[in-house]
Amino acid sequence: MTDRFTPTPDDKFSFGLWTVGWRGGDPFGDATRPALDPVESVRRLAELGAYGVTFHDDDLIPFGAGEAERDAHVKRFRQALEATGLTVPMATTNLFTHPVFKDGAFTANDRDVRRYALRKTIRNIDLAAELGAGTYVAWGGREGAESGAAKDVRAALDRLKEAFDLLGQYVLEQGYDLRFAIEPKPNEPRGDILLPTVGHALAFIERLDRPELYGVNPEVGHEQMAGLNVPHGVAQALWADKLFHIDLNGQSGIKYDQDLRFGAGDLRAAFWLVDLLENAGYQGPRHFDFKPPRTEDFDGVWASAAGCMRTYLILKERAAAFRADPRVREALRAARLHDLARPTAEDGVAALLADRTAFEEFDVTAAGERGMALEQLDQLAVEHLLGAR
Ligand code: 3MF
Ligand code: MG
Ligand code: MG
Repeated sequence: MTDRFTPTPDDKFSFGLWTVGWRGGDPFGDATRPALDPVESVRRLAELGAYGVTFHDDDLIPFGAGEAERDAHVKRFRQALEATGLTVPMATTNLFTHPVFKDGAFTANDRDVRRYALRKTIRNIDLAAELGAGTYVAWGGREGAESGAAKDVRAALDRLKEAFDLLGQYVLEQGYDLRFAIEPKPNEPRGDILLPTVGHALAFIERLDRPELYGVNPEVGHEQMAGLNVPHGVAQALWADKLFHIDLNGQSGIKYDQDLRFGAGDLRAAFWLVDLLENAGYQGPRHFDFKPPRTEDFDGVWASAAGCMRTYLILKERAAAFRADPRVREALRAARLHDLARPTAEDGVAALLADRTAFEEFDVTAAGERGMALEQLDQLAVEHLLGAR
């Protein structure tokens, strides 16, 4: 079926090999699906209308593979990319699966583990650059602790800064056109993970030697696991010019990492997120980082991948209809959004102090009684989201 919600490469949808390739193993149950050949994933994703595929080093090249085996895997992958036209906009390192990373990678207490983690990352940065990736994502899934004395957080942040500064220096020295996107997550697999939210990551980036090389890769479910408002976090990243990449998926509230397909879970947050991305001029990939539930066979896997893109495009249409509706424009005016866009005291502090209407003559009672008309505005949004307008 082809209709206006059928994606094309212009929509810039991308998927991690580890998403559709997830075999369904969880802490309580074995895998329910066989391994998926990355070449097959590339082929199917291209058929579905994606433009990009992303990977951890170990998704493409089995951990511990020798040089010849490595080259063979890369060659097959590259051929599949050429045959389908799929690109590699982003790559990343697996610094969490092997037991060597059980206490972290860049912030492991053991220095030899930290040095190994840097080498593993640099090796895959070379491959990412070779395949034309513009973004290198760093998710520190094991950079954390389960107990208080286990990690000296200030020392660990020193080591994290050291790692990112060194990787940035490497990328510059090699002349790679690659920027880093740090992916925050509050917990899972560690009890607590360093840089737990977008805000923590943004503050950390400002302490790096070359902050311009680093941005964030917010993930919908990660912020929601911390009970946060994803569109607000993403808006702050955009405001700081730091939205280098984004992981779209679904999550139902504060619980284990569900990795549902995009739009599942908190559909209203998904609506506002698409509204934001489409209206704020975000140009990067719309990257899906989800796990097709272990109840599904491969038909279900491809249906869920297609569903991520379809839901995005439906929400994009719904958001555009909301913004174009004259009643919404009227409701936005009634809610005084235009007034928020005006500077508060562009006349300066002296003029503010001299302005009797700003304080001495300001009718605080009347201002306190004035309604904001936000309910009428939000009901219009719900009706657009539900297709009732
Ligand atoms: C975990 C994640 C990760 C990162 C990935 C990319 C396995 O919750 O979201 O996916 O996105 O490592 O860096
Ligand atoms: Mg995740
Ligand atoms: Mg992610």
